[in-house]
Amino acid sequence: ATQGEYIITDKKGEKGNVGFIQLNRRKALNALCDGLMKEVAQAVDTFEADANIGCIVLTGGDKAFAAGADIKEMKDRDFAGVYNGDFLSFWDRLAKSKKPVIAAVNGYALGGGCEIAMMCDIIYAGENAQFGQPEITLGTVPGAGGTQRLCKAIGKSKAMEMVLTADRMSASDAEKAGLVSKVFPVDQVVNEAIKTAEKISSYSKITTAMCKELINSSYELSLKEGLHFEKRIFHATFATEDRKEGMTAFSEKRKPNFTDK
Ligand code: CO8
Repeated sequence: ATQGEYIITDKKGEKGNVGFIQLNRRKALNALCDGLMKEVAQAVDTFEADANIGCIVLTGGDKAFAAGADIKEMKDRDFAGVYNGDFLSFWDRLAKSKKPVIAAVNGYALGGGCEIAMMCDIIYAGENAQFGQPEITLGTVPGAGGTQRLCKAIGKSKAMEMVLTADRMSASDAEKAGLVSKVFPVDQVVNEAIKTAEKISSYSKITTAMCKELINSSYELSLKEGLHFEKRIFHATFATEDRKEGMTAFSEKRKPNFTDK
């Protein structure tokens, strides 16, 4: 494992093909200071450039996935500074990963913490997880997807309620609402995320990237455009070696040997 100032990175799974990022600023409940998010962005760059890595797992600690953007760091900033400097816009790096990212969330996922979980492709939660958008209590608004991705994930009424009241949502309610795909005991959520990441990593990386791009495009496109794009990408898989290998292996009753080409 490699220890940064605010995060730990590692390669996990039997084949070492899962990129692992653990937020590690325990004293501040993983408050997402500038330095921490820069390290996360660098880790995503590194894992994306590593041809062996097929999927990334992002986690925090048992008590907090992340308690939000760093309030102490933000409190004295002014409009001109945050606007001109495009404050925190580089957080997007996580959402822009071509490789799938699984968030394994224990404890608090508040404000920016909930938002970075939602930038991931799959959220697994420990039974103690709590999701919330408490920005309103600070006189600000969610700035990294809490009004957009959250609404798409759980619908208008629940998103409005969370954003306007700052009330937190439990892991089991988050699962019912569709924010989270599965809930596990606290000590198992990271391992379960790694197992799923290993499974994803066993498939062709071209195909996983295509699936991710297609599902994400459903947020942006009309159904007609989305179905058209889907059909075109489906056709495009016929230009890959891995599509041929996958279908040939099925016919020959053997396991496919994907080469990511
Ligand atoms: N920022 C800075 N420090 C924090 C934060 C935070 N978000 N959260 C916790 N800490 C610090 C505390 O100040 C405390 O430090 P110290 O020991 O030096 O006093 C330490 O972490 C432990 O916290 P608590 O003592 O408060 O622990 P509790 O168990 O009593 O409470 C809570 C835990 C409920 C999570 C509480 O800490 C809390 O309410 N935290 C703030 C949650 C919050 O409001 N988050 C939203 C922040 S705003 C935001 O995220 C906007 C995102 C916009 C992104 C835009 C991108 C483009």
